[in-house]
Amino acid sequence: MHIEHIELVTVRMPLVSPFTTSFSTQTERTPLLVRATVSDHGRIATGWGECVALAEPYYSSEYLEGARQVLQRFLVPALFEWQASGRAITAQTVSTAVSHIVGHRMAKAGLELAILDAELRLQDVSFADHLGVTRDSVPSGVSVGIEASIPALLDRVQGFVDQGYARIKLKIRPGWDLEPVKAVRERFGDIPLQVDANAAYRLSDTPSLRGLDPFGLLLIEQPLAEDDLRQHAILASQISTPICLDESVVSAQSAADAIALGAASVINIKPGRVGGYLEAVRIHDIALANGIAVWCGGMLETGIGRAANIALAGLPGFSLPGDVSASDRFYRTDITEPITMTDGVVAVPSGPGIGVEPIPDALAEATIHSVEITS
Ligand code: OSB
Ligand code: MG
Repeated sequence: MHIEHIELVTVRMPLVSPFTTSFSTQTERTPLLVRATVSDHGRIATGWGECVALAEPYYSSEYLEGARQVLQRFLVPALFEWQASGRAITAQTVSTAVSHIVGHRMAKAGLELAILDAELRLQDVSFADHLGVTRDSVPSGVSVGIEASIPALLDRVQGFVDQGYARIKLKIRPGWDLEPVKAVRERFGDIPLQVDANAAYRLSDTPSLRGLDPFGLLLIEQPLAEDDLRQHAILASQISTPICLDESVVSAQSAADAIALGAASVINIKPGRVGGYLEAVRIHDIALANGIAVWCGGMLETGIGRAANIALAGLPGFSLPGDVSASDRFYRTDITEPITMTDGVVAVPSGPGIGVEPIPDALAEATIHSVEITS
């Protein structure tokens, strides 16, 4: 497989409503898409990937413009150099070809997905089939932001419950934790419910986190800071709500460390955060072998990343509903055919590659920047 050129396309998509977490309020999303044009024995294919870095480095150190620059200046040139030296270009070789560039996992993941999509399209194989996924749908959970008031939150959750989502996740932070959880339990009873703190607490907050114990939550996601693996293990011994790690797990190695330390009994797998879908599969395999449940996280993806996440979430270790909601959870207009949710599930895409591609008019409408890189 030969890479002809790579294009980096930045799109701007307004959110249907503001999304507030412990680290920011987002009103729009500016995803960075990677388009790979490849050829093989005279056949041409286009693959798409999505870099999930947010506009600002608040969730992780990566951010949109840094990701675009590292792709343009270092990652894509490294891949072209690898190719020029006669080494094979496949999705499997991308991470090795860029391994001398430290960090920048979300940027690497976007590039790897574009190559993977192109490669699978040349083979006429779906990503799900490539992974060995046999499920044709997966349960769809939804992430609910911090709201201005409890009544506003209950209205929002009511809407998602009415739509049939299989699980609700509430964003929490100090001062917005026990009350919203209590109110949602009182109104909606025994629904599958979990919370996500995005690293907003310290170990000294253990007494207030213990206050969540009576509510029977599926898990609490990333209560402490990214580097606090040992502190998460201590917290796990002090509260009964299962601890799930998100930000802390950036690789298969950190997943193995977290499991060995007892820092997590559940792992949120986000392919972007861990450097790509292939590393995500390794984390899935390690977790499954260790009896650790995993679920697929989300980064407000467009249809591109969303479709790939749904295929991944079909693997057998994904035993909890993921943040794989419908496109209309975040966007009035997606750049692909919208992902839809029916009866609490989303369908695993079955077309070649990731199974979706941008609709030219929708893409053109949303594009705010693009740059083409050739060898
Ligand atoms: O922590 O899971 C998170 C969105 C952006 C950054 C971090 C997170 C999130 C979400 C939304 O919770 C998940 C989704 O895309 O549905
Ligand atoms: Mg999270």
